Amino acid sequence: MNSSAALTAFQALLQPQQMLCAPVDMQPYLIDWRKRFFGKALTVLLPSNTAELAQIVRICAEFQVALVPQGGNTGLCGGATPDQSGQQVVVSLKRMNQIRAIDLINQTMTVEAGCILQTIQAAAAEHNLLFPLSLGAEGSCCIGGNLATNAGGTNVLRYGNARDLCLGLEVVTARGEVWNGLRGLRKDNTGYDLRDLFIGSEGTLGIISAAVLKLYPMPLCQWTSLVATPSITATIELLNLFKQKATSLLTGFEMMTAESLNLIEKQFPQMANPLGENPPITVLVELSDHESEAHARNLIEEILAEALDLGIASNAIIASSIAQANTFWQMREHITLAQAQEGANLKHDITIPLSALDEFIATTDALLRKRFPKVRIINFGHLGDGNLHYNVAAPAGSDSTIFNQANEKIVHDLIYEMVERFGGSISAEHGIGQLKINNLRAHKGAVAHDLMQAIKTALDPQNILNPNKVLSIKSA
Ligand code: FAD
Ligand code: 2HG
Ligand code: ZN
Repeated sequence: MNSSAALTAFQALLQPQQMLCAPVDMQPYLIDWRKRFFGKALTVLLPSNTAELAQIVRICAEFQVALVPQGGNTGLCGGATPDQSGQQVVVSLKRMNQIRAIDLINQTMTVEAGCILQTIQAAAAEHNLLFPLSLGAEGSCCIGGNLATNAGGTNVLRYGNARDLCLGLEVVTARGEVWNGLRGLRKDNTGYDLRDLFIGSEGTLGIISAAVLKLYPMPLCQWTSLVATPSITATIELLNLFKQKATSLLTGFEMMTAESLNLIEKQFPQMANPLGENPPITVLVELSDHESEAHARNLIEEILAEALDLGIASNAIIASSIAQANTFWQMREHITLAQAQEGANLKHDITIPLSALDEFIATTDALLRKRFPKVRIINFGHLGDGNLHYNVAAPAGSDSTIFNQANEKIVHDLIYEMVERFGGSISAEHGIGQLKINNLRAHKGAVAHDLMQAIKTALDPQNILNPNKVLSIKSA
């Protein structure tokens, strides 16, 4: 490694404002959103186009300097935070934020990696088109980060995750070459799927510099409802009722336990549950319709009436305006923030087959409560996808830092053991990063893990792309 030669080469390539070296300037890039991971860096670089980015990677390859790609820095697994060595370079894609093209006939948009997700949604909406990826961090996360983590969010039920919404990529490889795969094709069976390899690889195989995204017709209207249910079993029955009756009109089905919403009430009293006292489960259901307001309204009313009759719902309200629907979503999307304000928690972003979800929660809750009486289980998530955010927090009144330090491994191991037993995944949508790196081999099995290591070594033989994220590979 020759860091001073690399610094000299970066200086020659970039404008001073594209190269941050002062600790105060670098600081925001060196800590993750949860304040769980802290790093140091040689420098933070902000390329403004693909050619500059490729040149940066070539310099890193020549001088064997590791680099950490970063988008909006909203990731929840520490994937965008450099290590403690002070020898890694953070490459922020923030300045590469151009929308290169919108193809109205093909219904695609070509964007640079640093485009903010909300900007992309708004650009599509200007043409009465929808880019469906939607998540709480959409005001600051970047599409490159979304694709690198294969982000999920609240529309997966209908439109799929980031992978399903991407048709093509431009990627800078570990050698600093540019792979131009920016084709807007819905069918393309030409050998191995490189696009899908880079998506979800968390910056360890290549740096995404641009993407072709899929757009959809904008729905004519949306109806949003909050529904009280007595149990997880009832909630799953409600989901199946909506799937059966509303079919593709069902675009959101989010679950929030009473404990999650008690936290909202405490941290954001203005966002308290309009259903009144928090029921065991509150579900946010959204239907999107292309036919008419009345069609969707009648349908949601009909389904809710049947759910109340069947006893799988005990109460429900339908938002009477877009503003009220937004307050329902705000309540849902503020749970992460409410938890952060309450103190550090132990996150588990898991999926379980819907058929096993009820038993998983009952068994895991009981085991946790036996081991840690009064522990707080903040369980919410994208139930339509079987995706729970099964977050664990120290008992009320106790010090969360001390609790987490002493018990983090015990809690993770207990929950992940149950995830395995019930056929689930230890990462539904947030990725592996550094947070789950030590759990991956046991979860995937030796064969899959060895194949992943072989792919990493083939694509990045010097191990300069985001080392020690996802996989631990000994640097050459
Ligand atoms: P970063 O945090 O900057 O980076 C994430 C990873 O991608 C890192 O490993 C980084 O090295 C890599 N990376 C970034 N850019 C590139 C690139 N151009 N090329 C290659 N690698 C790159 N996630 C969900 O899936 N669903 C949710 O519902 C959701 N809700 C959230 C709500 C809140 C309040 C917060 C704070 C986070 C939420 N997240 C959610 C997590 C996070 O927003 C997503 O993981 C998002 O996709 C990260 O995008 P980013 O631009 O912030 O990436
Ligand atoms: C969400 O669905 C995000 O709100 C964050 O994925 C989940 O805070 C979490 O654990
Ligand atoms: Zn989520």
